[in-house]
Amino acid sequence: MIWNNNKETMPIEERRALQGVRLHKLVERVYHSVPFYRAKMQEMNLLPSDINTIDDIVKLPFTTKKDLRDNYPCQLFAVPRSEIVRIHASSGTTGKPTIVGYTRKDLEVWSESIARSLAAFGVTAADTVSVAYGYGLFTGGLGLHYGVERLGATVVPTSTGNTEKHIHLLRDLQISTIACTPSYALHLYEVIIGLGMSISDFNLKIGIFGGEPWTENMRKEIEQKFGIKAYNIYGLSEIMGPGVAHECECQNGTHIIEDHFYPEVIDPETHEVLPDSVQGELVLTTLTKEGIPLLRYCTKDLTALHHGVCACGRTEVTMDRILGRSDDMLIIRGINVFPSQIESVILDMEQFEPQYQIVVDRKNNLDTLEVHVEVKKGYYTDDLNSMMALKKALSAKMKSVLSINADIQFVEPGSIERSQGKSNRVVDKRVLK
Ligand code: DLL
Repeated sequence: MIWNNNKETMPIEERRALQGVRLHKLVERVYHSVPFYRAKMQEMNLLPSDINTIDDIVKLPFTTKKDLRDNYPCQLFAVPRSEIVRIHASSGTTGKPTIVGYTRKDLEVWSESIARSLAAFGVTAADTVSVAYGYGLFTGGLGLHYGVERLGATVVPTSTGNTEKHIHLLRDLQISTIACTPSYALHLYEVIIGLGMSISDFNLKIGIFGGEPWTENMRKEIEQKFGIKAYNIYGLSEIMGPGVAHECECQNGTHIIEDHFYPEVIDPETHEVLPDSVQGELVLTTLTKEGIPLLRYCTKDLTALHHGVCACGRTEVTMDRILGRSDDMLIIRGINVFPSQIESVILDMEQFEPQYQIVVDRKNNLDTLEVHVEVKKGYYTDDLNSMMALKKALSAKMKSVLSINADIQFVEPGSIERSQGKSNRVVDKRVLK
């Protein structure tokens, strides 16, 4: 279903005209109300009157996470504090958290964006949605929450934490839709089976997954286990939260809500804007945001854009699944390795659980890569020869995809730590030395 036909299916040229008008207004706003942007534009000899069409966006400065940190906590806000009605903050694992503020209109745009996403997944007013993203400073819980209400469906604000209670609610309320990280969905499944329940006790139909990278193989795994359709939702707190982009029923690319969030893909080294289909770093401009508008924010997320009309009727640009973040990329013996590549190889083989841990270390000045995987119960045997053969088969597949050898370690089923929110699959011991 399409929630906002006018915006989602508008002719591409008409949307570009709208984006141009919105960009001009945005630049006017930040030039006059955010000293950081005024100074940057003055350095570049730019005036708001130089920005008239969306093509002019390339003249504007980039914004980075460091700029947000340097302006901690609220110096990039473009409105007086009295107009801010909500604050969220990023987890800030490395240093200060990033603070973002929303005006009432920003919250309306956010709810509308989530409602657009939900409609694209086939959620209707008749559905009940369990929101099992964390509630609190993280944008996942509250972001989804108000979008579900906006759509008119029923929201169950489960949050993270009490998995068993959640499972009982899912069953007893016959909840049709669940929103959580893909890794938490896998954990839920294990607990359901562990409690001796069967998926047929439930009425789940739709899963809304995001907040962390996940692969096409992971989608298949989740869809099969739960008997649901699993959809991707993308977003980041600096830009808004979940709902910057979403899949549609075609599951063939993630549509960016580009009347509000204008995307570009750049070469992360040279900052050159890349054409469609070429992979690089996603850069987003918040065309309508009031609280903390950002010009050309460098997300570090790696993807490629594709313009065109989707079979669902939407004319909004799509992006590929996020391969990972440029700062998650491991460089092992000079070779670039993404955790998502490792996940894809493991899940290509039916013998393994979708649980893994990557351990990178340096021994005798040489990087080492260990991959811990859980063998599924039915495939685990005491027969050393067949276990060796399985290890060999996985090693060979890893080598062909990664171009380096990985030391595969089989670990006990259930021994890899399960996550309730964003999973942490990589332990890089090199940085600790
Ligand atoms: O994770 C917002 C969110 C919540 C999105 C719930 C979707 C669902 P942050 O904590 O600021 O916000 O983290 C944003 O998470 O830059 C990506 O690296 C990653 N990410 C988010 N969604 C996806 C996704 C939320 N669908 C960072 N696929 C982003 C891959 C994702 N990575």
